[in-house]
Amino acid sequence: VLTHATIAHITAEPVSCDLQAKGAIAIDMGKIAWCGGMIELPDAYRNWPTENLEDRLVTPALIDCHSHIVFGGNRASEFEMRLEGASYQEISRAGGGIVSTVKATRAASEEALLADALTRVDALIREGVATLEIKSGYGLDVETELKMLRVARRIGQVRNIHVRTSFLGAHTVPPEYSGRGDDYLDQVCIPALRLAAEAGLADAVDGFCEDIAFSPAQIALVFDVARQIGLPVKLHAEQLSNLGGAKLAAQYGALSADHLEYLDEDGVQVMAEENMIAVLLPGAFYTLRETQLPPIDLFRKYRVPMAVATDCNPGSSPLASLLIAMNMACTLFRLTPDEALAGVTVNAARALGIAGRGNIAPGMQADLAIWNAAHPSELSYRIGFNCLHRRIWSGT
Ligand code: DI6
Ligand code: FE
Repeated sequence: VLTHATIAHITAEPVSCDLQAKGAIAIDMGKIAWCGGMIELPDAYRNWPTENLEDRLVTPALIDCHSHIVFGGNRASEFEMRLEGASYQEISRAGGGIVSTVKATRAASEEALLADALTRVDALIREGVATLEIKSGYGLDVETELKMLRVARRIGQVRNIHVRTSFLGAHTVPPEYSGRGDDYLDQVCIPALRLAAEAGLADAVDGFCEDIAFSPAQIALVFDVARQIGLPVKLHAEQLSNLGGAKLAAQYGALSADHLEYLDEDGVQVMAEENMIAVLLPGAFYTLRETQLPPIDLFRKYRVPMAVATDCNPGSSPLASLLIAMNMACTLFRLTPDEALAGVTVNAARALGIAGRGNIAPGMQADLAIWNAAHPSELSYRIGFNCLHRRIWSGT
């Protein structure tokens, strides 16, 4: 039984965060058995072992619902090129970008990919993250796509973290299929997806809908297969331009559309009708020095729940801090600190289609973050200060 807790109860739509002072949380068999005010603690729990939290803030453990955290090499040289004026799209069209990480990821052993990814995963865990989504998409051949997904699963075995995988074979067209995107989808991406699903390596299917990647019609070919095999979909949509990706995703009952800087009001309405989550990725917005803001006021107006994630990847968001993503979501996108917290808890769980996590209530998984803080706004306000006191994962 955790006692003397300041418990953050987060409600979605509209977002609010109610603080309960002098709270208690009883944990049994990895689940929250009871929570409420200390004085109401049922007798049954009175002689259980206790931990006095000395009024610290307790939130659900954090959920990073969009990452590309498994990859080979790095792209510091492209960072320098962009500082000299090259754009992300120009670098991509010149054969750099995602393709340069594909080369490094194909060349790396499974062990090396795992060790490298763990350095970043450990940084997230130190900030109270207990659930992490990980995408493939730097293999773009059957073997390497599966290798990435196996590494993602192994992360969940060697660390105390829940991993959800997304198959992202439709990330970009690899050089050996240059100019033949349809052939790539037909001969590599879709067969890889079927194999990944058979092996239980994919929990969802994602794609990159952009003129440097795939058109909505091409993404639809991949989503048709996802539907056949019964996997939920999500989409990188409207990040650099508006191709109508979010609408396409809505037609497939997508869990989320992600990025969304160029989404219009029509697209927001369609997302609302399909109960999709808008996943905001301010690390990519910041890194690419984007100036087009995602339509935050429209998300609020149409009650599209907003999640916030790192997008941790070597190109557009080399960010391994969900707390900094929250800070950026507030400072750059003008989310309220309560919205940012909902974005990495309850709404992030919805973006992954998982129940039982992302809030503090009886029956929920006992994944908690205990902070050296009194108020949730402190989590978003500081930059580069980690005020985590202790993380509880599955009850311990
Ligand atoms: N959008 C992104 O921001 C990442 N993937 C995507 O589809 C970037 C991937 C990269 O540049 O390596
Ligand atoms: Fe991404």
